[in-house]
Amino acid sequence: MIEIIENIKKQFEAETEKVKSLSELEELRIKYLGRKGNISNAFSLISDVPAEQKPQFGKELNQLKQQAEAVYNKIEESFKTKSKSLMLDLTLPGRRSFTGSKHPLIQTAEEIKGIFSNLGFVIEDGPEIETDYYNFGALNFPENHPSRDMQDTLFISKDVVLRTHTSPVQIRVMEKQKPPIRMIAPGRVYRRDTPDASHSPFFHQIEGLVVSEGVTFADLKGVIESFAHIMFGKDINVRFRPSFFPFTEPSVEYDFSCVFCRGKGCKVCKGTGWVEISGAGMVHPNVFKSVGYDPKKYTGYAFGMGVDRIAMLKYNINDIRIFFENDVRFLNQF
Ligand code: 2NM
Repeated sequence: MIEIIENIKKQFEAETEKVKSLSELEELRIKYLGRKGNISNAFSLISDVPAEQKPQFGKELNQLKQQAEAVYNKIEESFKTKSKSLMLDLTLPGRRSFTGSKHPLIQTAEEIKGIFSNLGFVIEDGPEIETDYYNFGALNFPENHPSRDMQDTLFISKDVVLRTHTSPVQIRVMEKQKPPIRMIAPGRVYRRDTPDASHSPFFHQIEGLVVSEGVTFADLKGVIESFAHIMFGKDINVRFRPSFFPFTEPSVEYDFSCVFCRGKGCKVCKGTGWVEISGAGMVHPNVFKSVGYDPKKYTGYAFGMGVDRIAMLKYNINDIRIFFENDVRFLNQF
């Protein structure tokens, strides 16, 4: 009678090897562990077993039942974990993918470039690491003159610097090309500054240069005013104040009437009605001499503007550092 148990065991083991799905596993369960299955049937045979074998028969049959249940549970578990990883819920809503957008400084620079492009300016660029000559010497900064530390410079070596303005690009263009020149140079510039709400050790500039015969200060005023009107609106006024730069003579700083209160006076313009933009002037004859232009034949004007500053006015931002933190909560808004 004990052989009956052995046979069921062997048969069960052989069939578990072949199970390939949960439904086949269920058939196996019914066949062996179901109410009318082989193992249950074997229990009903116990009355036919000779009395002295009854305890052993019962014990072994119970063991077989427990083993079979354990094997069944193990196989079921492995099918369930496998199918879980393959489970697809086609009714779930799709996940939205993130779309990038242009950085506000890029958007502002593109807008400014577009305006000057429409005014006939060609866009030029050049290296951010410059020699002392291109950053200072060619621009009429005298050796050991205080004007040289007017801009606190980041030095790479004695004669190599991170450019403090994009003017070296103008020098390089003038060295290669004869007048007429009508260009802008956009790009990143570097200063040795401690960061605060209005200072960053790097920022973005667009400088313009026009050289030809008979170019006057009136032409400079006209271009700056056109830019102000296209960028911020026809009602914007421009004012020029005398200033000094080594590379221009005369030199000016220019302001726009406040783009927020339109000149009435507010927090942004500190009640003055004006916001400072940048500097400009007529190119100094010594600059023309260093690039081999005849200063008696040619005149020209140059101007600068800070992209970061204009972006802050455009978007009402009061801290320059936020442009460089790459915080998506800020960047998402543009
Ligand atoms: C400014 C202000 C005034 C300027 C001058 C030159 C060059 F190369 F022609 F001499 N480029 N840029 C210039 C003049 C820049 O930025 C505040």
